Amino acid sequence: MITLISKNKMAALLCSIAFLNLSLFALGGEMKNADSTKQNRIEIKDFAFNPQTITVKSGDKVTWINRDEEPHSVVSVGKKFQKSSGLDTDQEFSIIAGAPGTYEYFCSVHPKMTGTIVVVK
Ligand SMILES: [Cu+2]
Repeated sequence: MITLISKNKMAALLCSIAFLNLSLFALGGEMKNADSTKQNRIEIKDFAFNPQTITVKSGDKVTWINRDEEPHSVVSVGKKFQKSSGLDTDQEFSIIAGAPGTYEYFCSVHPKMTGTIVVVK
């Protein structure tokens, strides 16, 4: 009987340790996700916007950085947001996402380079 109780106690203890570990893992994952969405960075590399489509929240900052040796720019289709100047290598450009909606943009130097920002509430 005594052995049975202590076995049960041990099982309960192991269970709570396992649960605690799971909770910690879940918490770590959430924190990591929050950090990466806060960044909202678009890399310009090899004549492309990466990611090509990004989803951000209204009011979020969106930053482009040019990782090419060529100059690139960010110009909104329909002038929905402020356009960048020509961005040199490692130069950044930021906007604050406005009203929810889908915003297309392109590079005025290479109009075939296009990207999309989806702004949600
Ligand atoms: Cu370009």
